[in-house]
Amino acid sequence: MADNDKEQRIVEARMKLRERYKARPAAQPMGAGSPNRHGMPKLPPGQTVTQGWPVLDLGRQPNVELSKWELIVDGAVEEPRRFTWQEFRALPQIKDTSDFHCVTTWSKMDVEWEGVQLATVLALARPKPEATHVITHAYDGYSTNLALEEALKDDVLLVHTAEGKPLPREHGGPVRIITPQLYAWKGAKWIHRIEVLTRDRLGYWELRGYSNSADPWRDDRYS
Ligand SMILES: Nc1nc2c(c(=O)[nH]1)N[C@H]1C(S)=C(S)[C@@H](COP(=O)(O)O)O[C@H]1N2
Ligand SMILES: [Mo]
Repeated sequence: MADNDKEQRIVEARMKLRERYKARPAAQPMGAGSPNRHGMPKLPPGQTVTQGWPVLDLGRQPNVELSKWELIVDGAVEEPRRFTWQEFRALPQIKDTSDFHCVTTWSKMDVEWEGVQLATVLALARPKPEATHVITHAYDGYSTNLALEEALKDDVLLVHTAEGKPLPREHGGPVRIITPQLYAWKGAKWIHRIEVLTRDRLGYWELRGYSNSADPWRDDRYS
C-alpha cells in the first residue's frame, strides 16, 4: 500500500476511535494507584496497563543513519543550534524512569529512559523573552506542539536509550521526545527539529481534533 493510503487509513481509524471515545461518559478523574512524583495517581483515568509496547505512527518509520542524523533548535531563539550525533551525546545525559500514556487508552509503566533534557538543548539556544511554545518536527513529517512550560519540565527528555538498549527504530530511534505528564503523541519519534514559537501553532494530531493540552489526568484527549 502506498504510504499516503496507509497514513489516510491510520487517520480514519483514529478519528473513529475519537468519535467512540467522545460518545462515552467521561472517565472519572483522577485515576488510580499510588501517587507518582507529580502527586497524581499513577494510572490516569480511562487507561489500561499494557505489558508490551505497541507501535503507533503514521505508517512510515524513517531510517536515519547516525552519521546523517541532526537535531536543529531554531525559531525564536537568540542562538540557533545544530547538534550532530556526537555533539548530542556530549551533552549532559540523564537517566529517568517514567510512564507512557497513549490516547488510545494503553499505558506502559516504569520505562527506564536515558537521554538529554529538552530544557538542556533549549537553554543552549536561549529562547527569546517572547517565546511561548515549541513545535517539534520529526523525520517522518510528523509534528506536535508544546507550551514552553510543559517542554521545560524536568522529565521531558530527548531519549536515545530505553530499558538499557538503543531506542529501536520503530519506537523513534535514534532519538525521540517523551512527555510523561502528557499523552504520548506530544513526544515526537525520530525527532529532527525543535522550532521555538512566539505563539501557539498546532501539530499533526492537534490539527485533526486531538486536545491541544493533552492532560491524561483530566481525561483531556480530544477537542
Ligand atoms: N514522528 C512521530 N512521532 C510520533 C508519532 C508519529 O506518528 N510520528 N505518533 C505519536 C503517538 S500517537 C504515540 S502514542 C507515540 C507512540 O510511540 P510508540 O510507537 O513508541 O509506542 O508516538 C507519538 N510520536
Ligand atoms: Mo497515541
